[in-house]
Amino acid sequence: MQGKIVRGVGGFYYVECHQAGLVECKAKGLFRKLKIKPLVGDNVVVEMVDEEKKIGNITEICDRKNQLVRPAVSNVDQAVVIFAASYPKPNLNLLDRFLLMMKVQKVDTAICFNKIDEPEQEQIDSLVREYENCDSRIFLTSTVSGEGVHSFADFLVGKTTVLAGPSGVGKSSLLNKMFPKAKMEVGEISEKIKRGKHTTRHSELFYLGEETYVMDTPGFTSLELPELEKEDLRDYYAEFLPYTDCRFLGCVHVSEPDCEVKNAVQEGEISEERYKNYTLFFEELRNRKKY
Ligand SMILES: Nc1nc2c(ncn2[C@@H]2O[C@H](COP(=O)(O)OP(=O)(O)O)[C@@H](O)[C@H]2O)c(=O)[nH]1
Ligand SMILES: [Mg+2]
Ligand SMILES: [Zn+2]
Repeated sequence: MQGKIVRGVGGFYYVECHQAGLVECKAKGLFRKLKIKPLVGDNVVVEMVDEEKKIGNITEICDRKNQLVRPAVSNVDQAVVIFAASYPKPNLNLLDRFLLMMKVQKVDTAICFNKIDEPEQEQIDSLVREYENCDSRIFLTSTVSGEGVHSFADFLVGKTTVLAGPSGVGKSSLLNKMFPKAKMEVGEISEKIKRGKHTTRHSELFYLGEETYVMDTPGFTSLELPELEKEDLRDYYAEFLPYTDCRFLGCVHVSEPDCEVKNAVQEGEISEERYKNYTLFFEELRNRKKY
């Protein structure tokens, strides 16, 4: 029987096997010898030990398409960061950190601005302008009007997606609207109670049917920059790539003269906010302690 590991706690792995449901598994000694640790997201072969109690053994881990470190999960197809277009006010520095973190790990990214029923159209337009050239698809949704919800759901169906966004932006509401089976709790209070109960949070995939999985990363409020040389940071900004005529070949677009990227920012061709965060990240990488 085949399935996918959705959670791992204290040596037990919970495997979603579609016909059988969730099966509690142990990994056989074989893997320990091979030094392969099963990971949430792994597609595995399960040998049932007790059909009734749904207990089994993992006997094989299928080859991984990829393996992320943060969060620890394998076989990820894409990552989506969700913010509210209105309130809580989108933290674009955090948004850019998330895009960078995923791009460095070679995962396709998308951005969802939810609650588009609330702000003025101008505010939505300005968010779209900031991100339209950054190589991430943009979804605009509202769980109140239903706008954009179907195309966002289409984007997720059949894939494994890492989802991130601060609390209160409507992640649970969106998942419930798109996948009524999801039954995520809406509202901050329940999440706080849950967080109190489980002090250490494990990566967990939610199965939404139709081979669709999402990994929610609750309490997403800060994010360290990935391991990266500051000189390589520019490569992760798709909007910089058309500008290849800076005076200096190795221009990192920070303090060099005759920089095409800086000119483009001044001309309004590159988002000022995106560029500002780029320079902040560049400084942060420069000041990072080397161990
Ligand atoms: N106006 C508006 N409110 C929303 C929308 N989506 C969610 N909300 C509200 O935002 C609050 C937080 O939603 P929740 O789904 O718990 O957010 P989460 O913390 O990201 O999971 C709740 O009061 C929701 O009713 C939306 O599209 N528009
Ligand atoms: Mg939630
Ligand atoms: Zn430059």
